[in-house]
Amino acid sequence: MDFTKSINLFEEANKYIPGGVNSPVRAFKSVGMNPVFIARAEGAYLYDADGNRFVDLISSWGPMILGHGHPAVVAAIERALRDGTSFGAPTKAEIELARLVVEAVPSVEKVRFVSSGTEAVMSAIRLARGFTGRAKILKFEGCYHGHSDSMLVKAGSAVATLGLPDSPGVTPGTAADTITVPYNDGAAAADALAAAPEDVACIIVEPIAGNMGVVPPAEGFLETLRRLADEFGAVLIFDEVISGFRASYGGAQTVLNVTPDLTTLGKIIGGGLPVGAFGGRGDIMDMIAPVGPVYQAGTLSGNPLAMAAGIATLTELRRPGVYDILARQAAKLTEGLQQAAKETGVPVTINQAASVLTCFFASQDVTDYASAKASDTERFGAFFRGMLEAGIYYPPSQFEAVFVSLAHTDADIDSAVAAARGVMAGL
Ligand code: KE4
Repeated sequence: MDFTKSINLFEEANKYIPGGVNSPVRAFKSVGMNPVFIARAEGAYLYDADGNRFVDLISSWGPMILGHGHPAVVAAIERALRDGTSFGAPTKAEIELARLVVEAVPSVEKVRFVSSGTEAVMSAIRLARGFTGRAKILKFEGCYHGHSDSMLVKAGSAVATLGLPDSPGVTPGTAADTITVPYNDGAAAADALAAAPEDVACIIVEPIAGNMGVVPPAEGFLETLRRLADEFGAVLIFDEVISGFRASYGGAQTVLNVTPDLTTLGKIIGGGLPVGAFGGRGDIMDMIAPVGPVYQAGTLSGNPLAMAAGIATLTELRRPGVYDILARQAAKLTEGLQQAAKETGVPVTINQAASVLTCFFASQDVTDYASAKASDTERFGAFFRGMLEAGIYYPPSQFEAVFVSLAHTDADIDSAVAAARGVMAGL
């Protein structure tokens, strides 16, 4: 494939933007090549600056669950655009999206919109601290909850991808308030809470982890966290920025039957425009200004265009059978990758949950950060480069997820599997 234009754009971008990107994972650093610059997208496809077409297996890291440029979403944004782009004042659309979220996620009695998942988590953490009067946070190694200081301790996603030892700039005091234990280790969580029984404000977890690659919760893990949160008086936060409206219309908590006190959301609820949200128990949410004393604010929170895109997206996701189609296409991809690996003798472990999956280049099960990190990232890099050459835009990190969309046809999945078989044969 010819990547000339992307190479030139990358050189130009590096003059003005650190690393030439506005989010580290996009730099392709861990997969040993320059990033491709995307010119446009449509349905299941990305088109780069050189005109190459790719089957998109990232869906913008989750938001584009309907596929790119869905007519209902485009029309909704166009309609909203004509009335104005931002007012800094309340609008009817915010009520409509809030109602859709509250109706979809039973544990969410009230919700506040922000502009990113990071902002949602940062606000939920502050709220839990304000509600409990406590300082410490319990999180899980390999989970990623955005880049607010207290979350950058043994975090996943690009922090793991780039091997950054807990980011510089996070003060020792901040880091000291964040306790981390292995994901899926309920006993370690119990020990950590017992060691600081009065100090932990919240337990925050990805109910289905997506940022060390996909790692589903072990049997009883989330139920243990629910019990521990009650026992020690901590707020249980489910970070559903990935799994919200992805694992099901009601998120992971609905299919896993464990109820958090607060939930953070992002990605899909913005339909590709910047939105995050935090919500949950009314008694906790009413601690947020202007009702309560916990301050939180945002110039573009509840932005009319983003609300319109989110409403249109959730409206499409409410249609019967949508999640069966998503799960079926993801299963088809999982089975195809497993078959390709078997035929070519490449050891892989594939974790799939609903319409997200990760193909770990590992021979053992991947159930936590340590086992995910044991994957062969060199071999993954070669796999990624081969897939890109074959016209498949695969996530540029072993520690990220494939996000299937409603736009992925059987033919798209078949071509991804055929490409994988060819690439694996050469590994
Ligand atoms: P944003 O601030 O990127 O909107 O959301 C942060 C966030 C919070 N919680 C979870 C569970 C998340 O997965 C994320 C962000 N996900 C990454 C992909 N693993 C975003 C991609 C990127 O960093 O460029």
